[in-house]
Amino acid sequence: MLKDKIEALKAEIASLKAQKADEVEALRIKYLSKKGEVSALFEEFKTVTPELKRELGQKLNELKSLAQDRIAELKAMSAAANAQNREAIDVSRPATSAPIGGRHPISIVKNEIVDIFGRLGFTVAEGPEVEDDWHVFTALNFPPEHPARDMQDTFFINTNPDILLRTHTSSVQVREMERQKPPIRAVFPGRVFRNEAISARAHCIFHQVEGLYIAKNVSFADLKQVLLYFAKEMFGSNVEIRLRPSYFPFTEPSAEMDVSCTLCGGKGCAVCKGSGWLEILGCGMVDPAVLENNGIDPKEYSGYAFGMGVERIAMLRYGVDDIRNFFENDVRFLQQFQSAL
Ligand code: 2NM
Repeated sequence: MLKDKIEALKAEIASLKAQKADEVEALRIKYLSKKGEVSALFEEFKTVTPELKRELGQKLNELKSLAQDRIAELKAMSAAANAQNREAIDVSRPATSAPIGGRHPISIVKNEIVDIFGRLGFTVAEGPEVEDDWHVFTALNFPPEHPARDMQDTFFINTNPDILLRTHTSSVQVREMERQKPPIRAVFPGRVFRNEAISARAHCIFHQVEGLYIAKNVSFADLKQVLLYFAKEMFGSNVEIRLRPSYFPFTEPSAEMDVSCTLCGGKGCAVCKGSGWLEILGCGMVDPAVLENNGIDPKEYSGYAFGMGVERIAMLRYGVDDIRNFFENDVRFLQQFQSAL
């Protein structure tokens, strides 16, 4: 019966709940729109007998205003809740900063090495990682049977013996000698590749900074003086250096440079294995054959060169005992090198 339907809808509308504005609007459409449930009862009212019209008409009008009141009430409650939420946002609060990346420790140390030589007038040059035999070996006086040219030591591209991943950044020095006439004074940072077993001390990819100075009357004393300055800037003014005779295909004479142990100061400890010294770089006077290979007259010019592994310097600087840490990209390791932003 219509009367029962009116009572049921009244109860239903009295207990309506909604929180968001769009939920309230959905209820308004469900009950109060032209095709809504209240309008449907008004349609049915047209069919009731005249004796009932008065009573049911009154009830229907009550139902309609109840529905309108309830929807208005829900709308007001939803608006109030919304305003309260907005007040909970403190617009004066500083924004949380988005996390930004930091420098890798190898980049930090590489930049520092380049900076130190920059203060001495060295410029910076970079070159390709994929190279040819001439720039990596032949121009640098490596004999045809030198072990570095072996598959065992060098990565070749598609087993082509002429195209390979550079094993040192000296290849960029060859390109620099092709590009400009002496005087040349530059450092050459970059990634190098060697077919080596990975261990705590060695990796098949690592970074080098090499240096080259070619001019008139360059002497070994000039080299030693520049390397002493570098060592003191890098490891502290108390550091001492020592040069030991060595051999490289591209330099004659050649030497390896040690610094007094950065940990024990030269007394002898586990890091320097009791010797008091740590090897940090190789160097020498550029072999006249290398100058000639690159169109520089060795009677007119002489030069020195040096090369160091950035990972090795970084390990000594930061007391890192396993080179693999630099390649694993564990954020907990890397974050230790970020100074406060
Ligand atoms: C080293 C050690 C000694 C070096 C020599 C040259 C060039 F191009 F002048 F021949 N470039 N780099 C050199 C010399 C590199 O690295 C351990």
